[in-house]
Amino acid sequence: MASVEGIPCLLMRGGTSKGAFFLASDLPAEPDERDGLLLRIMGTPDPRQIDGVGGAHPLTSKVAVISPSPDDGADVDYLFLQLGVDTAFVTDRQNCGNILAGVGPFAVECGLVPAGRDHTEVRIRMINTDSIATARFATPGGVVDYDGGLAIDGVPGTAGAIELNFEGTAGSSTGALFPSGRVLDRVSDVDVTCVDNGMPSVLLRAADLGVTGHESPADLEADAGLAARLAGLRLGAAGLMGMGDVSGATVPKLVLLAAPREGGVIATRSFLPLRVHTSIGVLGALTVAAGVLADGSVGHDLAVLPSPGAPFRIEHPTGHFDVEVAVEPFRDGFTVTRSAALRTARKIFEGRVFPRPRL
Ligand code: NQM
Repeated sequence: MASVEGIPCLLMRGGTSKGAFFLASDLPAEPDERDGLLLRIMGTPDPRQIDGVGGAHPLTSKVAVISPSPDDGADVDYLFLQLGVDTAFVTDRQNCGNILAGVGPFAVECGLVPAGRDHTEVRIRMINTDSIATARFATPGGVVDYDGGLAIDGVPGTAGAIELNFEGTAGSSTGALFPSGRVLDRVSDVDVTCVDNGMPSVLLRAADLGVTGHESPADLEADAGLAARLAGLRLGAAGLMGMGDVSGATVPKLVLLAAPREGGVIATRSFLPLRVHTSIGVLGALTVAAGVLADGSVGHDLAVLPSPGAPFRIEHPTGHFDVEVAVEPFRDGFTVTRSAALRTARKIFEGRVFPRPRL
């Protein structure tokens, strides 16, 4: 654990994100000590993260901490930690389905899960949201094969498919799929849908905020007036979601919705919550899909809903993301019976990481 010896670490791309993967046993058990170390590894706080392995964006300032699971229903436990870039924070209040794509392969690489002869299935308990995901990926001859023919928008080239099937995502952070108890609310005279199918999110009509919802992330980030309005709406919606003070938190996310332009179901621009996602999160996409399916929600009237059995194609700034979401009537609303998506991942670097000294 001493910094002079470095700490065993795998740098992996998971979906459209990138993060440092660790075995829990290689990190301090005490959370404050662990988080301080991770900030120094990532190079936070610094907008360029020049003295660490972070990539100067929230999507590349992520950490996965993996351990064998004490839960009979899971092989491994996955704790996701989001680190700030220019601000020194580490939060476990959100999950991350993109980084999740690397967890199964990591578990095999580290010998936590034996590889199957052709494919391996890893059951992952996602600590942040106390829910389960099963990852299935190719392991020909007992070795993870990261190569393959699947292209995902936001990542150049192709790679091997990693199937992700989720259980118990509905309400996993807030206790209910529609945490306010309603499909539609109004905050500061703007319609919002508060929804949580694994990622607590606030859906908004882009047009209600004076934008089209098809702008580039850079253009949206440059709009200071929009940022100020969104910040107020987020705090108001979080109150309705029972999330308490979220001023320093990365959830709930905000998602601007617009009618699709590229043959998808709905166009999205999601806020992290300050920087704008260059694509969309996995649980974020599953949450948008569940929200938009509900009659009366923000987005339901903008969406071109898929025919039964067809994927739910979510448009985002760098293309689209097909997810599978099935819902079923439940009490006086509905619940989610299937949430699944395909991602890819890649081991980029394996070795020891050397945290910069304390400032
Ligand atoms: O929603 C970014 C990402 C994510 C989250 C974020 C994610 C998910 O794309 O499951 O993957 O919303 O902070 O890495």
